[in-house]
Amino acid sequence: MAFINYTTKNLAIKIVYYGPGLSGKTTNIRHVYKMLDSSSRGDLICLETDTERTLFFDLLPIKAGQISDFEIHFQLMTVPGQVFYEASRKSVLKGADGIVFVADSQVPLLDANLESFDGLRKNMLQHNVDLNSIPLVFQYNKRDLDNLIPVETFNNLLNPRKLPYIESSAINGVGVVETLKEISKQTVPVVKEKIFGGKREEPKKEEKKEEKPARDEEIEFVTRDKISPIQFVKMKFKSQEDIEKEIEKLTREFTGKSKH
Ligand SMILES: Nc1nc2c(ncn2[C@@H]2O[C@H](COP(=O)(O)OP(=O)(O)OP(=O)(O)O)[C@@H](O)[C@H]2O)c(=O)[nH]1
Ligand SMILES: [Mg+2]
Repeated sequence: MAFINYTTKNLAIKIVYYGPGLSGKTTNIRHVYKMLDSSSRGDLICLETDTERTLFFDLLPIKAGQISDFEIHFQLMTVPGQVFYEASRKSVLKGADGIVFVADSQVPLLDANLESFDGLRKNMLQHNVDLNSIPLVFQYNKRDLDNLIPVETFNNLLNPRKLPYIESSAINGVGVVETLKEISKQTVPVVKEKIFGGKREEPKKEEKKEEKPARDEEIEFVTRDKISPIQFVKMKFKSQEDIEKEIEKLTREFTGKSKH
């Protein structure tokens, strides 16, 4: 469920990149980080690790326009794909507003994709969420390689509901921003409906401010011409329980900052 701060008028929408190990989830959010101007994103937060593999999560907070007079932030998070990190995946999925399923298009990895998708469904059910009820976009990644699973096969096996899908090569930045835009497009109206209903509540009398012209759903990502180098914030966690607390704290910190 999106995190809302009525005082600073900030709304954080959580988008989780899910998929099997090495499918390219972290590569996606690193590319988004590089593409965005520092004024429209926070730091890229990764767990301290000796390898490139994600152990708990990566997190990138970004700003993305307005709903009514609320600033929207997306928290892009990746899960660790390796099979033995089920508990971390479940923690990261908690409260997700939208999901990008990053599939690895290489033929030998078909089963890994299907198993991962099955795990996603089960993990969501453990949070009492039916996967069919929340925004979901498929990204068929690594299309730059040979020996690929045909898109039709992916759609038949993973995507019988004919949800949006994007063919990508995240390593080359192909399809990454399109994926983010697509999941935003799916997620924002759902969050808006959940939080504000059909019509947003009037603010309490003492909070009432001068009427501003309504700027509705201006979802935009400020991209930059020059690609910026990645600066990571690395963190260490003592235990599994620390993860959820840390995610909540980071959300509050980012959405708690007042507008400039
Ligand atoms: N050829 C090719 N390689 C890719 C692509 N996307 C990612 N990779 C590579 O695949 C490897 C794994 O990428 P990551 O982004 O770390 O994968 P991940 O899904 O975060 O993996 P886990 O954290 O273990 O779940 C890296 O060596 C990437 O450079 C792609 O589109 N094409
Ligand atoms: Mg990763």
